[in-house]
Amino acid sequence: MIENYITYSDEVKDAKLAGKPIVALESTIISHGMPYPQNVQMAKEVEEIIRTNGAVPATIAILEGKIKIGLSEEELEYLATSREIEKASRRDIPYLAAKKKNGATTVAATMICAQLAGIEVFVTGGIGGVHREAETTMDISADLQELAKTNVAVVCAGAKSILDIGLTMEYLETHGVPVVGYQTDLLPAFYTRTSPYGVNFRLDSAEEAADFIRVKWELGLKGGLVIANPIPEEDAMEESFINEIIGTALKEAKQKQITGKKVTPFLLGRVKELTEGKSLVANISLVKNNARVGAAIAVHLTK
Ligand code: PSU
Ligand code: MN
Repeated sequence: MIENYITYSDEVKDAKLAGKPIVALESTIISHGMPYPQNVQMAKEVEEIIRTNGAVPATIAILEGKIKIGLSEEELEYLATSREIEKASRRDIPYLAAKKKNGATTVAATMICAQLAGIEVFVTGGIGGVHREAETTMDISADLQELAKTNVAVVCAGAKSILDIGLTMEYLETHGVPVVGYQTDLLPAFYTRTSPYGVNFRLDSAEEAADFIRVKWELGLKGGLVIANPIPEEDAMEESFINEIIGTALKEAKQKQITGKKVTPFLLGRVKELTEGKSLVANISLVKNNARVGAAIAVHLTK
C-alpha cells in the first residue's frame, strides 16, 4: 500500500482535507543546490511566499525511507546541513525507501512524490536537461523523462546554460512536453531573462496557465509541462559574464572527469564561487519569483 510509504505534515494534511491549493517544492535545491545557511533561509522564505499568496507549501524529501510531504523547520535545517543526504532521482527512490535512508528529491523525484500526494503544481529554480556534449556522454537528466509521463506542472526559470538548451527543447518536443513562457516569448535561461530559443506557447496570467494545465489533463494527455518564468529584471545577470563563467566551470568538470549525478551540483557550486556569490543571489531571487507564480496558478486550479 502506497500509504505506508508517505507521511504528510499536519499543514499539508489539513490543506488536502480542505481542498486548499498546495504547491510542491523540491529538496535537492536545498541539500545540493545551495550552500548553508542561504539554502535553509531560501527554503523557509519560499514556503512563506507560497502561504502569503494563498496556497500551502509542501516541501518534499525522503527521510528514514519515508516520502515526506511537507517538512518541519528541523527537517529543513537537517536537509540544509547534513552531508549524508543522497541526491534522489526516480531510480533512487526504491533504494532509499527500502534501506530507510535520507534523500533530497530532484525535480524528477519531487514530481513523482507530488503526483502520489495529489499535488498538481511544483515550484523550483531550474530543471535538469540535456547536457552539452550529450551526444557522447549521454548525460540527459531524468527530469525530462519525468516531465513526459508524470502529471505535474513545473514552474521554473527555464533551463540553465550549463545545459544545451536547444537540445533540451528538442527532447521535450519529442516527448510532447509543452514549454510555456510565462509573460515571455523567449525561453528564459535561469540567470538571464532570455535565451536564443522561443517557448512553445506564451501565456500571460496564472489563470490562463491554470486553464492550460486543466485542459491538458482533462484531454487525457499524460505528462507534465514546463512553465518558464523569467528571473526578475533587477537580479538578472549579464549574459556574456555568466556564460564565460559557465564555460570555465564546464571545462573544469571535464578535466576532473565529473560524471553522473555529481555533474549538476559541481557546476552550480563552481558557478557560485566564480561569480563570488552573485549567481546565488540570482538563484534565490528567481525561486522566490517562481513561488509567487506557482501559488497563483495553484489557487486558480482549485477554483
Ligand atoms: N538546477 C538548478 N538547481 C538545482 C538543480 C538543477 O539550478 O538544484 C537540481 C534539481 O533538483 C534538478 C537536478 O532536478 O539538479 C538535476 O540533476 P541531474 O542533472 O543530475 O538530473
Ligand atoms: Mn545527469
